[in-house]
Order: sequence, then C-alpha cells, then structure tokens
Amino acid sequence: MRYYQNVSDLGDLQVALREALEVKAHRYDYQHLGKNKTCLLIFFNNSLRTRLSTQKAAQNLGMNTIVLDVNAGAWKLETQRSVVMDGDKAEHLLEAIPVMGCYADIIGVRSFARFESKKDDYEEMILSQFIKYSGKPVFSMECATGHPLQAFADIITIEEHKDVARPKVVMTWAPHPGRLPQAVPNSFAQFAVAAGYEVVVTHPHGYELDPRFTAGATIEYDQMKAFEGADFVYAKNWAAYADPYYGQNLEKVAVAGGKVGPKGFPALELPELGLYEEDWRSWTVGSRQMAVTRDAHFMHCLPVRRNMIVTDDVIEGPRSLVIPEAANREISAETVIKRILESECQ
Ligand code: SN0
Repeated sequence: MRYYQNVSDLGDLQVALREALEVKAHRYDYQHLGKNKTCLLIFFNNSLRTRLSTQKAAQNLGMNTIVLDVNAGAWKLETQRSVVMDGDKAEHLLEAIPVMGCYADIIGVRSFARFESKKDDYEEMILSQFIKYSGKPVFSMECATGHPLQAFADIITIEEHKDVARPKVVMTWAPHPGRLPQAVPNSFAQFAVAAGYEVVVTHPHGYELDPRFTAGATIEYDQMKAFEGADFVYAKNWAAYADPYYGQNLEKVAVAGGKVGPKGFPALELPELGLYEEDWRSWTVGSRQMAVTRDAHFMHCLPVRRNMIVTDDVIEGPRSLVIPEAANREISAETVIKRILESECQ
C-alpha cells in the first residue's frame, strides 16, 4: 500500500481487521520496520486524537515523527496555480510539498474541505498534490472527502463490541452551530457497508451525502424509525452536500429566510427539510431515541458538542464507545503505517 485515502486501499477489509487486532495485541513487535525512517505529519487543521494517536503509532513502529502545523509557524501557503503572490502567502504548495518529501519517508496530511469549491474539495485538491509532488507514500489524516483512519478505528471498535454477526448500524445526522465536513460520515458509511453490516443513514431532507459514499446503505428520513432495533448508533453533524447549498448549515439558511445561503437561490422552507423551526434540535441523540434501539452502543468520532449532538446521559452512559474508538485510532494508524513501511520502505 502506497497511498491511504479510501476503504479500497486496504484490500480485503476482513484481512485488514484481523491484522489490526494482531497489531493491537503486539503493538511494539514491529519496531525494526521503522528504524531510521521519518513520518512527517502535516496539519492544515486542528487536531487532538489524530495528532497524538498517529504520532504514537509511528513511534510504536520505531519511526521518528515530525509534526508540522502549517498555520502555526510555517509560511502561509498558496495552493492555487497561476496566482500572483502579492498577498500574505509567502510560499507555494508546489515548492513546499517536494521540500517536505525530502525529509520524510511517509507523509500524513490533514486538510479539511474548505467549502469554497465543491470541485476542489471532492477532487481532494490538497491531498492529491501531496500524492503527485512529494515522491513519498501519503496517507490521509482527514482530508476533504474522507477520514479513513477514523472509520477504520470505528469498524475495529464495532468488531470488538458486536454481539451479532451482522449488526444494525445507524448513522444519524445531528445538529451543530456551524457546518462540518462530510469526511467522517462519508468514510464511516463506506467502511460500515464494506464490513457487511446492515447500515441505515438518517438525516433531514437536504442533508443527503454523496451517493458514492452511501451506496449499499438505506436512507431513512424518519430518525425514530431508523433507530428501531439498532445495535450501534453513530452520531455526526455534516453540512449539506447537494447543490446549491453545498457546505451550508440548512437550519441557518432557513431560519434566516435564505439570506445566509448562496446568492440568487430561493430561501429554504423548513418544512421542505422535514423540519420545523422549533424542532431541528429534536435530532440531538438522547434517551428518547436510544429507547427504541436494541440497547445500542453510542459512537462519535469526537470532538463532540454535548447537548447539540448528544445528551450528557447518553455519552456518559455505559453503552458509550467514544473512548474505545479514540483508543483504536492508535491501532488503525499503526496498521496503515505498518503496511506502508512493509511495502514501500524496506
Ligand atoms: C471535524 C469534522 O470533520 O467534523 C473533525 C472530526 C474528527 N470536527 C470539527 O471540526 C469540530 C469543530 C467544532 O467546532 O465542533
């Protein structure tokens, strides 16, 4: 494996899951693979779990790690070609990337969707330039369209906690004051389907994800119906994907009478979204929804806004898996970096 950005890069997911459990049991047994090798972790966005777990994973494998926050101390980077660089950006990505490649054996990149251009985001404008110009193996630490290290950790966690062969896994949209990327829900849906689970995705009208990522899942607009009999509930906020509201928080567009939406498009009506002004917060996951599940485990990638996404009692409850998911981030990262070291760096 040279690049990691999709579930397909893992090949057979069942084989990858078995390997991950092996890595978890023997995480310091592969140090010879990374000796005198450097893992460079480039962050264009904030991070807590990804930064710590990926650094730990590379160190478990005997690698040196260098972490760079592009927005804290590096030169501001221009990312578009043909721009006259007379503004505040001193360096171009087209020089910065090959320079980074000189110092690294493997590069991890975090670069969220910017919601300025759907085309740039869905073509992975930043990640694909690292793949093209660094000359080194590259893995995603959440880029515009996916967060495959998170989804791999989530599936490992489900495998460890499921009590039926084919659990019902429900991914639900939940409210947020801002507008979050589709990367986490895209990858989670894709991995959960690939793992062979019964996958239901529930969200208000207007929040449909890119169907390339939800293929194989059932879309159910009635959240209570979706939750019936669920074994696992995965909550996440995401902004609209469909045009013309790509990257928007639709509740805000609707409540503002369309004034915060794209110019020239009609105001959204809340009933069109299956929402009424007072009730979009009813999508916050609480004991009401959890009561109709099969005593489901609760999951979220973190960071989570309590009492927006999920109530205190559910996230603190005995069925919450948010901490085991975070712990498995070390394992998903180690499995991925191990595979890259084995195939590309020996
Ligand atoms: C990111 C996201 O993609 O949703 C990272 C999740 C792993 N989350 C946020 O940016 C949360 C920010 C907030 O203000 O809640």
